[in-house]
Amino acid sequence: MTVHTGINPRTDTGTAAPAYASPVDYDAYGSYGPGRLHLSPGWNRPIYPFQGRITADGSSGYRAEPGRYHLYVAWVCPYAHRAAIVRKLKGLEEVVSLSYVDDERDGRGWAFRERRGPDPVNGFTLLEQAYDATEKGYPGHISVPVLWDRRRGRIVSNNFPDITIDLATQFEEWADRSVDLYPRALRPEINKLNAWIYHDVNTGVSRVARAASERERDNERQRVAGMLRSLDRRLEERRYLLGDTVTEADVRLWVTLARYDTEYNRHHLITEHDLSGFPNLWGYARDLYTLPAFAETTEGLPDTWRTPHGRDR
Ligand SMILES: N[C@@H](CCC(=O)N[C@@H](CS)C(=O)NCC(=O)O)C(=O)O
Repeated sequence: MTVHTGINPRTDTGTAAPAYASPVDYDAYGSYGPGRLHLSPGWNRPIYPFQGRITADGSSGYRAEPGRYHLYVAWVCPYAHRAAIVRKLKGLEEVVSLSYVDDERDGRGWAFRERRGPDPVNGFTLLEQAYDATEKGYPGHISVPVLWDRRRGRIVSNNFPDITIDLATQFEEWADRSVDLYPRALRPEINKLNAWIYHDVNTGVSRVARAASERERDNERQRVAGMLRSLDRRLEERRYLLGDTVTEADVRLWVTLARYDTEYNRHHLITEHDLSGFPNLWGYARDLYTLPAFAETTEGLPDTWRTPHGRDR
């Protein structure tokens, strides 16, 4: 299917040199965070202020249309990674465009550099410019993922849970409808599971790393390990978390599993064994990795992720 991508010819035909931010410079700009990142002591979710929703009928002010929206994501960010996976699972590559910010950031926040390419839509050099174009002088998070509306020239949302749900449900006219990541009948269970996974796994691993005392670290460690054990048991009986098909909940969990051995559990900070110590979770994680939507949006997994997983039934 060919659809108009709406990509700005000034920045995408190669006639103009791509615009890039200057290299990361901590001396000049400091590190990203102070004044921007508002993490509460209990690791409650900070407020992500742009929470527009895309709807198939346009009733929200943002109608699902091919070529209208763009995703800014980072390879290194698990929350943004979800949006890239869902876009591909739903076959929306020609419908919603996507580009990557650089992996590193100084006090200026996420930026576009040679390593990951330019901003093909606006030619911004800093993602901050997208925030500023949406709200002049915006003082808060410069976070990814960002869902950008070309038509209105503003951010629709930087609220990661809404972005994947809207990609999964509102673009059906152009999407692969054989993939239903958020089946109506399963929504209550998916929502419940997502909330646990968010608290005990996705942010649980971060709470271990940032614990203020050994006692706190131990509690947080136990919480994550307990949840991984319980998910491992759940997967004894089912191929995916909700049964025979991949859903939103699997995408939520997978991005943390993919980083477990190499990042979160390095030096066995959380559990004594690697992901392979949870046999069902380990098989499940490799099973999902055989799908192009997971494999092609992920970098740096060791070859062991390609070994047979024995779960294709
Ligand atoms: N943690 C967020 C999701 C988004 C997020 O944390 N993105 C990170 C990169 S992984 C980011 O851009 N952080 C900058 C910020 O929030 O100021 C949430 O719980 O809603």
